[in-house]
Amino acid sequence: MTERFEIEVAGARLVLLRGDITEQEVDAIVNSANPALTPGGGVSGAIHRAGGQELTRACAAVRRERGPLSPGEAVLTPAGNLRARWVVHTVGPIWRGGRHGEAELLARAYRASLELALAHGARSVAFPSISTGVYGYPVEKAAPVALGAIRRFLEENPGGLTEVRLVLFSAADFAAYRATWEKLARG
Ligand code: AR6
Repeated sequence: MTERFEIEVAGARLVLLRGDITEQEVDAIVNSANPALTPGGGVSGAIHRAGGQELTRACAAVRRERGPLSPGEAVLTPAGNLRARWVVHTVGPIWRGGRHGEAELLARAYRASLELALAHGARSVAFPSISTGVYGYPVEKAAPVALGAIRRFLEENPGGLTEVRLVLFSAADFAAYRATWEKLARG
């Protein structure tokens, strides 16, 4: 089975693919950051390693200027050595059982990232699966929130972005997002 899946939403491409977000050639990649915007581990550590000092310094400057980010917020920096032009840093919710507004905060993180990228003139944006690693959000619960938020944004902003990619790191995550999309598309 090919690990790439593409559908059209309101004239834009929504692409699910298995891969590494640091290698994406898009205008903006999204980082699942911590509130302090320090490199951390997981996808954030990988993005900072690939982006280099320039990226990490830009994050430190944002942190000094505006203080820590809250879950659901996003900021944008240049991308340093990455192929992308910008990195949008957003903070997802930590999973605490599902009754602490996690879904709303997760949807807000996707939406805020898309709004910020579009406002800076980006046409293509790539996301990792926000919150489903260290932050513990179950992937089968995160996938409908992520895909629903992206779909809604594309429907509400026609003629804006041309492509949104969700870059899944593991085969299991790719399968979960793909199955969720089939369900959303049917319902
Ligand atoms: N490309 C795409 N996805 C990746 C990559 C990569 N190179 N590396 C990991 N993933 P996580 P969170 C996937 O833990 O749960 C950080 O320390 C990974 O398999 O990176 O949002 C921050 O500083 C998983 O599916 O982020 C925060 O403190 C997904 O990315 C905290 O972790 C997210 O996993 C954020 O936690």
